[in-house]
Amino acid sequence: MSSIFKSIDNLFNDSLVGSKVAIRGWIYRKFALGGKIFVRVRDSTGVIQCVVDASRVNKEVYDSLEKAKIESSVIIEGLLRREKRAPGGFEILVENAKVVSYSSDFPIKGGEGIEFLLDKRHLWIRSRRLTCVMKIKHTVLKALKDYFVENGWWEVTPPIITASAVEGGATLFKVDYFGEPAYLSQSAQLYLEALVFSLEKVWSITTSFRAEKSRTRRHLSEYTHFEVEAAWMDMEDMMKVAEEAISYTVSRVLEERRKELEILGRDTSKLEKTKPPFPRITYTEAVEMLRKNNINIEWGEDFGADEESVLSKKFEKPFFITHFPKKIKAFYMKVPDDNPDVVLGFDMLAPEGYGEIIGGSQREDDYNKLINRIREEGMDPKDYEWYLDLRRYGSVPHSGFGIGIERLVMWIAGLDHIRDTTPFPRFRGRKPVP
Ligand code: NSS
Repeated sequence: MSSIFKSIDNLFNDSLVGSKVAIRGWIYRKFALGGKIFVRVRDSTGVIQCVVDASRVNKEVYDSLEKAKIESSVIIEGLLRREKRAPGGFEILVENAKVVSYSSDFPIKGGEGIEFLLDKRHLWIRSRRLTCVMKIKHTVLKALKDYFVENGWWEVTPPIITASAVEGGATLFKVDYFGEPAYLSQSAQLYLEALVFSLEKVWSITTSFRAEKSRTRRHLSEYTHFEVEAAWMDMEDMMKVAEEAISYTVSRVLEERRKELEILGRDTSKLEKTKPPFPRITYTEAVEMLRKNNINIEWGEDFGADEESVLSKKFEKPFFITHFPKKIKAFYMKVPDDNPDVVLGFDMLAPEGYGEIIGGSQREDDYNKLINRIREEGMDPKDYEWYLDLRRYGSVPHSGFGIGIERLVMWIAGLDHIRDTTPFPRFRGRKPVP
């Protein structure tokens, strides 16, 4: 068959009715009715019904489609017509077809449990739901890149193999680096800080690794980290960048991925509210809000998923929590002159119970204060010699943040678990297979 193949979503078009079309894809559903075979075929763009009538195709074609099981790969040619009983209102009346490869019995039939589906993840990613989520993730990444490139930020490529912790030793993955210990990166931040001295405004997309001890709905051991860092910006400046970047990203998804959001059943009216400025509350105000909601929490305690979820349900759009207690935050965050107990750190939380999607801060730019903070945290300044150099040679005020892309996608797509935001999720309690 020599044909120009069309994407399935382009076929839902009245101007093509009556013309001959050809598609390539995989059998999605199949049933026989009144001497005809109804084969629904999917490609990366959609699903269309194809009707095989024994009186209109040769026996070989009919038999091959009768024999072909779900997920067989096929090429189909036929006449496009309107059919109100077909999903989407169009179908192809098959004239010719070729089974490119006959599929064995597909192991996923519906109704299986999550562990089985994770074992078969390499096949399960063909599902419509996961396909929609992957497309939304693509658009999220594209929008963020566009935002930063258009606003004059440079993309850079930090390493993954590192010598020391950024976000605390507890979640480090150790690797054997030619016989010496090394660690998989938790964050590109320290490298981005080094790069602002030449490029001033930088961003990177890297994979970050966290050996999270527990299995939760929002923690992966490997995730996509979109990080930004800029010289001459304080915490306020950085929060403005964060709220603009997130608002822009959500608006692009609403523009370009409506269909996918609808298939996922996402209430888009909630996303429409994502416009700057985002509300800002301090950690201290957040503690008061929690206490008013009968949550017993002492000033100085970190928020867990439960606390974040309660706070996050109080807001209709993303919001910031700032000025966290120093002792629950990383060593590199700047302590303001007027309050030695807090840091100039901020988290952005998504609404609807989703919680933290961004963590950022103004960095400690003073050499002596930074070395004291490193010691206070029980770390060895020798491990951070090169990082301390950045405060020795022309230090400047600077700030940055990291977006957890899977957390952001989880909220935008309205998913109840982070695992479906990534094709091959990694988390504790499962071997990294497939
Ligand atoms: O630990 S963070 O809060 N902050 C940093 O790593 C900074 N060093 C980033 C920076 O300023 N350049 O992580 C940032 C975000 C956090 O808000 C989450 O959205 C996400 O990274 N994150 C995770 N996503 C999925 N799984 C896990 N385990 C995870 N940990 C953090």
